[in-house]
Amino acid sequence: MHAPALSDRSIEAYADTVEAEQLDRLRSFAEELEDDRILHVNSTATGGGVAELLRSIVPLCNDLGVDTDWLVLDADDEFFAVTKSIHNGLQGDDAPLTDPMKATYRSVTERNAAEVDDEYDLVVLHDPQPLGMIDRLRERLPDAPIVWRCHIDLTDPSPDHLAFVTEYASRVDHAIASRSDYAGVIDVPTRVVHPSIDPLSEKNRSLDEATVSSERDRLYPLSFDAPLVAQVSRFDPWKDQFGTLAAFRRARDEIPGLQLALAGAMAGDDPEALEVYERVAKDAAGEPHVHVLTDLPDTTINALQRGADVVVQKSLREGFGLVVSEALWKRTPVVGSTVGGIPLQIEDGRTGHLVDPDDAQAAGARVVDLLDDDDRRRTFGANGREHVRDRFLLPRQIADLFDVLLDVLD
Ligand code: UPG
Repeated sequence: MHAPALSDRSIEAYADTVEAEQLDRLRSFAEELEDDRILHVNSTATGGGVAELLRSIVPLCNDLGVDTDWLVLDADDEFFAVTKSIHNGLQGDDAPLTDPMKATYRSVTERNAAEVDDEYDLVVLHDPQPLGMIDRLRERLPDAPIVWRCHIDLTDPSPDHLAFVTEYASRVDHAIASRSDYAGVIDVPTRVVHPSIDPLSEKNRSLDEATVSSERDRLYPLSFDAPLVAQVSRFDPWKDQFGTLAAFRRARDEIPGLQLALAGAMAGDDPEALEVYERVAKDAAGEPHVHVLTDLPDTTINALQRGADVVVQKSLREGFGLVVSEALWKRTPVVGSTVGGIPLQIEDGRTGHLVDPDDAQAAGARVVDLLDDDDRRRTFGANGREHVRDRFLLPRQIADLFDVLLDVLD
C-alpha cells in the first residue's frame, strides 16, 4: 500500500463559495469525529473520478480535525485486468471472471490488507478493487466498522460479477452509493451520498485572463474563437466517445467550422484505456476538426471546460459523472445521456439537455440547438453554476459522508 502526496486544503477558503449553513453542518459533524482515525483505500492515486474525489476529501477532513489517511493498493497489470473486468461486469457487460482471475483478486487484496496498520477506527473501501481485503482487515482491526463506497452504476449488473462482489460486499457494515436506485442491489444497509466537485481545485478554480491565454496556446490548433464541443473522460467503452463523435458529425453538418475536443486520461488502474484511445484516434483520423488529447494537466482541462460552448457526456453507464458538474460549474451547458447520475446534474431544458444513450443523432441535434442560441447557452450556464453550488460542491459531500460515518460508528 502507498500513500499519495496531497496538497493542503483549508475549510476557511470555502466560505466565499458555499453557504454558511453547509459549512456549519460540516464543522459540527467533524467535531463529533475528532477522536476517530479513518482510512480510505482505493486502487489508483491518479486519473479517474475516485482519485479526483479523494485528493480533495482527505486533506479537507484533516483540516477539519478528522484524522484521515488515504492508501492506494499496490498491484500489477494482471490484478487491474481482473478488477476492470469486475467493474465492467457490474455495469452490465458480459466480461470474463474465471477462477484464476478470482484467485489473483484474492491474493493481491489479502497481501495489501496485511500491510494496514491496526490503529484505525473505521475503514472506507472504494469500489470493488479493495473489497477483498475485508477478512484480513477484520482480523487486524476487529473493532473497526468497514464501509464500502461504490462509485459504479449498478443499474443492470451481470449476475456472475454481482454474485462475486456480493460475497464480500454483503459483509461490510454499511455501503454508500451515488444514487438511490443503486441501493438495495446488494443486501447491506446502504445510504446515498452524491459525489461532488472541489471548486478550489486546480481543475475547477476560476482562471485569470493570462492563464486562459497560455492554455489557449497550449491547445493550439484547437481554438476558442470557433464553436467548440468537448468531452472530458477516461478512454473507456462506457464513456462512449464514439457516440460523441457521431453526435459531433451530425452537428457539424449544420455548423461549419465546429470543432470537437475529446480529452482523455489514462488512469493507473485502467488497462483498457490505451486500446480505446487508439480506436478513437483511428476513427477520427482525417478529421482535422477533431482533437483527441491525452493526459492534459488540470489547468488545461479547466480552460477547455470553460472554453467549450457545449460539453457532451453521452455515457452508456455512469455512477455519477463528475465531469458534468465540472462543466456546469464553469457555466458550460451539457448534453448528456439519461443514465446513472447524469440526470441528477442536468435539468433538461434548464442546465442542458438529456438524450437517450443510444441516440447520437438526438445528441447532435441538441448540440446544434444550443450552438444556435447564445442566450439559451448563457441562461443554461448560469443555471448550471447555481445547481452545482446548491448540490454538488465538496463541503456538502463531506458533511453527508461524516453523517454516514457517525451513524456507523454509533
Ligand atoms: N479527467 C481528467 N483528464 C482527462 C479525463 C478525465 O482530469 O483527460 C478527470 C475529470 O476531469 C474528472 C475525472 O477525471 O475529474 C473523471 O471523473 P468521472 O467523470 O466522475 O468519471 P470516472 O473516472 O468514471 O469516475 C467514477 C465513476 C463516475 C463517478 C466517479 C466518482 O465512473 O461515474 O462520478 O467515479 O464517484
